[in-house]
Amino acid sequence: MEKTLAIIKPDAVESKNVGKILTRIEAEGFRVVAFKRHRISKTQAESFYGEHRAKGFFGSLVAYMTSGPVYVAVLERENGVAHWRSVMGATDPAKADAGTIRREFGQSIERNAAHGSADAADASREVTFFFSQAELI
Ligand code: 3AN
Repeated sequence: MEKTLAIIKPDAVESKNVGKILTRIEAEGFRVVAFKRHRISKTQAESFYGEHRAKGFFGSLVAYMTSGPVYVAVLERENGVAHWRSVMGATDPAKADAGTIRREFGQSIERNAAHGSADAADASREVTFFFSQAELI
């Protein structure tokens, strides 16, 4: 079993797609081992997306991720990291395969409905970023 971090981003919360995305997560065989509503601070967003600091979209990405509440979740499944990324689809919803979450719910390459860890090392860092050990049930 492998854990990954998912974020239901502000656009998907605003458009009331949290329930649909959770239904899809469970249908894909994930166990939701932690789940909470959270308002990401500017400091947190800058740190979480630190690898993108030099990119032109960094300021806009931080503003978007702090613009409203999100839901952060720890999902667990066999091959969890790669499977969640395939369920989300490509970063740009316009290029994501039909039936993926970003294709269905994303609005733009920035406002793309969901986040998923890039690899196992990233997942471990990201889970610890948002959750204490006691919250992982
Ligand atoms: P992914 O989330 O698919 O792993 P990353 O890590 O390249 O993609 O980008 C992190 C986040 O930054 C994306 N989920 C998206 O919200 C935003 N982003 C990525 N590329 C762009 C871009 N070219 N313009 C605006 N926002 C972007």
